[in-house]
Amino acid sequence: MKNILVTGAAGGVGTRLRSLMKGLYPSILWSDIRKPDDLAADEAFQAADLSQMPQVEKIVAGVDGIVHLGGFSVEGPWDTILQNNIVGTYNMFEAAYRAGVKRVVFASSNHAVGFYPRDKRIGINMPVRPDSRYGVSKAFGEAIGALYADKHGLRVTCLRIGNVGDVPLDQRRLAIWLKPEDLVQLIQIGLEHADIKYEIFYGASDSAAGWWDNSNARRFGYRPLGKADEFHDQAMAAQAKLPPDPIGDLFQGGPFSSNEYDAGRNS
Ligand code: 15L
Repeated sequence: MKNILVTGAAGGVGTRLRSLMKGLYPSILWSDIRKPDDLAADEAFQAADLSQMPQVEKIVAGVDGIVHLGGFSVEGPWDTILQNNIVGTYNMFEAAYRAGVKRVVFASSNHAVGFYPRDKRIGINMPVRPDSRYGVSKAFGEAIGALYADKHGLRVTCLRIGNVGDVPLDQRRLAIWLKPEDLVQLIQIGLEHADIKYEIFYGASDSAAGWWDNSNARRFGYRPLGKADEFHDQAMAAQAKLPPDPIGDLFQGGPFSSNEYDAGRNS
């Protein structure tokens, strides 16, 4: 992998990756709908609106591998999700295929499976249970990734990312925390491992409280450096300050599950 494109360069995760991935590949093109305020002089950047195919075609030209983070990163109105995440992700896969890109690492999310209860340990062979329109768009991304892998031989890795940050912020994030360096490790497996065809990995560091069986990532050599348990007491202290969320606290997706929840309305 020589020429890498990373979409979503101005977002929270993209901003962290810009420093962590520096020098990892001979050429990295960073893209987003707007230029990051803190873009360094040695960072190559090209703006693109992912909902516009001609703009996507421009950024994928000559690229070997794509890390697709771009899109709307939380719950939003349907049209926002549709344009940014569904049309945008379709455009990215289709343009990648047309341009002969070899690999895509797709930033999926824990919210593709956010309606699993917290007391259920899940692997990658369970049906998706999205907790939001955002989660549905991530399930769509995983599905279209499978289509391009199975039909066209694109090598696709979907990362069901938990929560990327310096530390786990509360009880839910204790279970799904992803140390930024561990995200880089997962990205490198997706871009480089010889046996990748279509894979789903959970984007989580080690946690005794974790809900996910991440043995598929481990099979490809993933060895997380982050140990969420080291932050157990501070995460639980932060949790104690939060108001109870009777629905969100039951489900893996937390507030994404309880937002707009009215499942009992007709009973
Ligand atoms: C995500 O998928 C979001 O992109 C991020 O902003 C966080 O909300 C994260 O999930 C989370 O579940 O904490």
